[in-house]
Amino acid sequence: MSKELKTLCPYCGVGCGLLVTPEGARPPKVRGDPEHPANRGKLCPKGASVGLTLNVPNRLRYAMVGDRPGRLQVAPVEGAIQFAARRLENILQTHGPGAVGFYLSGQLTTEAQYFFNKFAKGSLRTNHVDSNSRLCMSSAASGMSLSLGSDGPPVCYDDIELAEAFFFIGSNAAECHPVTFERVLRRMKKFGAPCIVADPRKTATAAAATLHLPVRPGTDLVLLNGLLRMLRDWDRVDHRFIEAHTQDWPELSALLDDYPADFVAQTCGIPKQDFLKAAEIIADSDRLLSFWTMGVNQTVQGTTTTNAIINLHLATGRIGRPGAGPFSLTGQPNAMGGRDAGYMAHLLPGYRRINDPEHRRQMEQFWGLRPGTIVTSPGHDAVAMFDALERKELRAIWIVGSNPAASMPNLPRVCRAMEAAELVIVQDAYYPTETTRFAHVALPAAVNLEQSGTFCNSERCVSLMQPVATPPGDAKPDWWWAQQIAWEMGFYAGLQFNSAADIFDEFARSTAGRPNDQSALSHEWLAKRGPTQWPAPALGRPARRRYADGQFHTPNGRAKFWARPYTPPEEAPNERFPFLLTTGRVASQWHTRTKTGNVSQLNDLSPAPYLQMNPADAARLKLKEGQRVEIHSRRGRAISDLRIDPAISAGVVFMPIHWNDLWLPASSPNEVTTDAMDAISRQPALKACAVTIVPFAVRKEEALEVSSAGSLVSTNGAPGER
Ligand SMILES: Nc1nc2c(c(=O)[nH]1)N[C@H]1C(S)=C(S)[C@@H](COP(=O)(O)OP(=O)(O)OC[C@H]3O[C@@H](n4cnc5c(=O)[nH]c(N)nc54)[C@H](O)[C@@H]3O)O[C@H]1N2
Ligand SMILES: Nc1nc2c(c(=O)[nH]1)N[C@H]1C(S)=C(S)[C@@H](COP(=O)(O)OP(=O)(O)OC[C@H]3O[C@@H](n4cnc5c(=O)[nH]c(N)nc54)[C@H](O)[C@@H]3O)O[C@H]1N2
Ligand code: SF4
Ligand SMILES: [Mo]
Repeated sequence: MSKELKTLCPYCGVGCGLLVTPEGARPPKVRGDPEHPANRGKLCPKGASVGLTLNVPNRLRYAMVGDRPGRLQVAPVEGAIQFAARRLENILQTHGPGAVGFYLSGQLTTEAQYFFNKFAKGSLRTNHVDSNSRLCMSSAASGMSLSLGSDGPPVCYDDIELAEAFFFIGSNAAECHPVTFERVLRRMKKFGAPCIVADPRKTATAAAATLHLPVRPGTDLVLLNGLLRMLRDWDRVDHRFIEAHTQDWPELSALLDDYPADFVAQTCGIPKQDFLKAAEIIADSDRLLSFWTMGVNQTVQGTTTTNAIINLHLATGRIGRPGAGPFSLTGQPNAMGGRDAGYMAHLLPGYRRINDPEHRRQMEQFWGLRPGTIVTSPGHDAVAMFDALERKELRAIWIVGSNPAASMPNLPRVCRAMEAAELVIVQDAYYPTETTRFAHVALPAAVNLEQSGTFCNSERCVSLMQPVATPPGDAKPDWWWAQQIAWEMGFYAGLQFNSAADIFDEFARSTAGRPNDQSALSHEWLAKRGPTQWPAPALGRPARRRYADGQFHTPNGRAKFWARPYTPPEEAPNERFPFLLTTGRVASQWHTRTKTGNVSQLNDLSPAPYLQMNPADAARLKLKEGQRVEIHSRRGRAISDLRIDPAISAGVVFMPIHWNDLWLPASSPNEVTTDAMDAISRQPALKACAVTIVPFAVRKEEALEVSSAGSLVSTNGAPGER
């Protein structure tokens, strides 16, 4: 019998290790790896069922090309490579490298992310390289960089078993980071550690908490400033730490005067006694872990709110110590690896910045490029990239491992942009997706269980995946497709890698001496010694927790307090659009469902999309449970079925993000979401936009799409239907 092989879960940033037994043509057997530090043998239902997503009818098995977008025909590997290369060359000749953009993903291996980034920024000379991390982690990344001098959380998972209290801000970890949340639950039970959850909805996370603060969307900064003010007033801040290791406390302290308890309670829409209770819990818990995710990051003040979370930890000296620290949970399995490899429009590998001449010089030297090769200004971020496509400033977009025609905000505009493109290359493992409708080239990708490579998880832990299944048809690792097309275009220098291990070696060397140093690591090293956290320098000492010595990565070594006032969300509700729509996830689905839509056990748990609304609002609008409704914003219109639920605050409605056009046209919340963004991180504010809700009315052109029974017609859900 075949033996168990070690690989990684392809889903969330917890980064669970898997032990997989190949079963030939049948789905492999999957169990949690008891030796992996992220999960110690545990798995959630998504990870446990990943074997059922490999050899499925909607896998993209062969390359496809076409002269008209979406009208694709199967092509041989060579033909597809030549087709893509000639089209790209044409655009380069006519419009220059600035007309080509890359949209990458936190679900690719570090090796693929590094290769694409080097090819684009070093060989093609375009900095228009961004990723779905822009929609996900970019506010956390810019907040950590501004406060601590470097991206990357300072903590480790083992801090959970050492913590005295937990604070979740805009995170539904019970559904989105389940294996990590289970550790938190165990600590709560065993040690009696209290847990505070700030979320406008009573999620599974909030239901398990000691204290739920149902904050109004976008008001977390007020809550956090208010909490720190209470600590200051009660003299529960760490004056010694502030003095020795930080700067700008006086400015922050002055700002805190504007956040008295009454103002906080009123602005956040929470009872004052609950606010004070939260402040007491935090004051009394020396070892506090604060987790945050999209409820913070996807707001117009995501960076500033991140700064405020870190302010709270700095002012109390709760950082770099066992059981304490600000813990940004990563969304995708390898968003950390992507940032390490510099796959954002403003970054280069090793947390280097494009607008820093010294950093450009270092990478030019490392890559063997002539000085001045790397374009000096940051490229387009995600939203700007699609804007530039619409304006025809960008002519080609190469999309790898993301489904932007479902997941970007303000879809009407994103779809216009992709229609305007001269060339859309989509590299995906599944077909069709909402995005392949716009493709001229679709390239079949091997998924992570079918290749070797590395992922880096939320606690900065790098793990090696081994291939445990054979890719179907012509599917190949993402970096392989990029390398073939680069070679076909005549770009050989610096792009001649023999394997993923080869690429990793170069990537690891590029981080030497940087804050995210992983120069000690290689595939061989990881295979021998197992998952390893960075910093893991070839010279110097590794660290489980960063900043234990109170030295930060800022120019003067001190962490910085940021004093920034609250500004109300960009789109406040008004008479015409009286509700705030927020969006997010459910436990059993993954994003646009290309994978989880295949697994009947998962579909049984959450079979269809919905709009969640408070009973008082539904009664006022005379809407009934299950009734189909339209959600209108200034940008467009979405449709869904109503779910009346006291777990959501009045005035706020919620839609899960998983069901999109392939399910039913206009079923995505992104038909209406705003592309307004955080001015610093340029992350879109996907968590709040003003909408109005009305009963559904069939329009003529849609009559055919809606079944007579009135239920949502599934084109990508019911197992076996595709
Ligand atoms: N099951 C599952 N797990 C996943 C994923 C998935 O698709 N499915 N995706 C992964 C990825 S990429 C990501 S980024 C993470 C996301 O993980 P989370 O951020 O935990 O998930 P979300 O549901 O997007 O949002 C979290 C919560 O933010 C709340 N919220 C909305 N607005 C506000 C606000 O203004 N303030 C506060 N305090 N809360 C607010 C929402 O009600 C929601 O419950 O999950 C990862 N894990
Ligand atoms: N309204 C709203 N919108 C959101 C969010 C929200 O909370 N609200 N969250 C945002 C966030 S945080 C995120 S991370 C994004 C996620 O948005 P997307 O990145 O668009 O989501 P996925 O469905 O995971 O898309 C991944 C695509 O890559 C394919 N794929 C899977 N594995 C591989 C592989 O190994 N190689 C290749 N080439 N392809 C592969 C999948 O089939 C799928 O088509 O959505 C964002 N959009
Ligand atoms: S918690 Fe995340 S990484 Fe772990 S099995 Fe579940 S989806 Fe996979
Ligand atoms: Mo994400």
